[in-house]
Amino acid sequence: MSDKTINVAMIGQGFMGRTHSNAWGQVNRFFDPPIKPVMHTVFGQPAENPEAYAAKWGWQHASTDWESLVKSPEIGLVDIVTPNFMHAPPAKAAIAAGKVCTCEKPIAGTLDDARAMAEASIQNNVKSFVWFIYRRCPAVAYAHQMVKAGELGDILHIRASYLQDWGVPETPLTWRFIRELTGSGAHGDLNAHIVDMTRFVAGVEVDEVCGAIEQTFVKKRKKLTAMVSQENVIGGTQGAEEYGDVTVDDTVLFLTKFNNGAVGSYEATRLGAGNKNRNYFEINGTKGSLKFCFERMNELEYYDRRRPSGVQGWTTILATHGADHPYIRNWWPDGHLIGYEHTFVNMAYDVLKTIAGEEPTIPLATFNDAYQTQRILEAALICAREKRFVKLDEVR
Ligand code: SOE
Repeated sequence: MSDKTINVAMIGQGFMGRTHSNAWGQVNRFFDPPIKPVMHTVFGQPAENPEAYAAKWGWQHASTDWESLVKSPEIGLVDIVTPNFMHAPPAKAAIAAGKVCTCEKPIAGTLDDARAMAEASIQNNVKSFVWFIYRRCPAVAYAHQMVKAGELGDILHIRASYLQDWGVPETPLTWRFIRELTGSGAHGDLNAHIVDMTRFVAGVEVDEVCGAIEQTFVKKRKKLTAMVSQENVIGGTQGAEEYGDVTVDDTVLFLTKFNNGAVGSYEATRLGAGNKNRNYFEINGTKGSLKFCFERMNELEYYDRRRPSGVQGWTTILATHGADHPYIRNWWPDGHLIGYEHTFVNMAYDVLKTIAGEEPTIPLATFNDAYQTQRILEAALICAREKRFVKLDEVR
């Protein structure tokens, strides 16, 4: 049992602030990390009442001054959960101060910011990670291990979609619809996840984007009339009469070729009526296939072409067996299932193991890894806007 600790400062609040606060608070209970996180300080704007947030979510202190906080000698790890435009400034400051830095996805709203964050981490030799937490669904982590063990053979097809439906016209003009604050819409928010997840599971890299569509269905939205929890304002605000322009996509679809000759298709939308958080992939190889859908996150569908032809069929693997499926032994007995919030705790454990010089349960997405994902997202936007194929080599 280690007694080493690291003081954590969280920059931001909101929806991701809740998942990260829960993760830093729970990881010592369900895992035995070699370094234990101390929930030291949470930063929030004065209007967000960070003192109350700190008291509710178990942070020892609150701050309205992130620039001093990230440089404080008391802080060892800076965790960024602010909107995308506010990822790079605290990340670069934290890295310059030698702090371990973790950041919500996408790594940044723009490729320039993503590159700067990755370069800063490499040049300062500072550990940095992005919370691509779907890798840490046990079913997805196990899929990664199966592909790595050769169970699918050579990868031929990657088919992924991430469909949500909260982007209805009644949803007001939150930061997620404003280019200066978010970079892109469903593309950076949702395609980022499925690009990272499929690169991680399939172990192949995009070589070229060969077709893309970028579309905004809802061109104007009601402006927010008061500081409300922007994450939770679904269905509109009462009395807001002024409208503002939406300056990002509601959906982006694109086609890819991979460095091993495989081909892929990606689709993200916020207007897929009936799909609440349908983060889905299917990967076809020469020996079989895997399918995953987050709305049934404890299950992994497997098709093995090596079975006798008379009994070939899709097998539903319930990825809750502690001896086989990553992280489960730290949670519950077989079949008791885990949820969205557990993946963040799994990630906090792997970050702490890595800081201590141990191997993570499965690979973590570093800032540089997340920058590669951002390059693919950028290539898709160039392809859609210039109506041409785009080689990844030309996107830096
Ligand atoms: C979008 O609504 C969102 O909150 C994403 O930003 C998260 O990354 C995803 O995990 C859930 O949906």
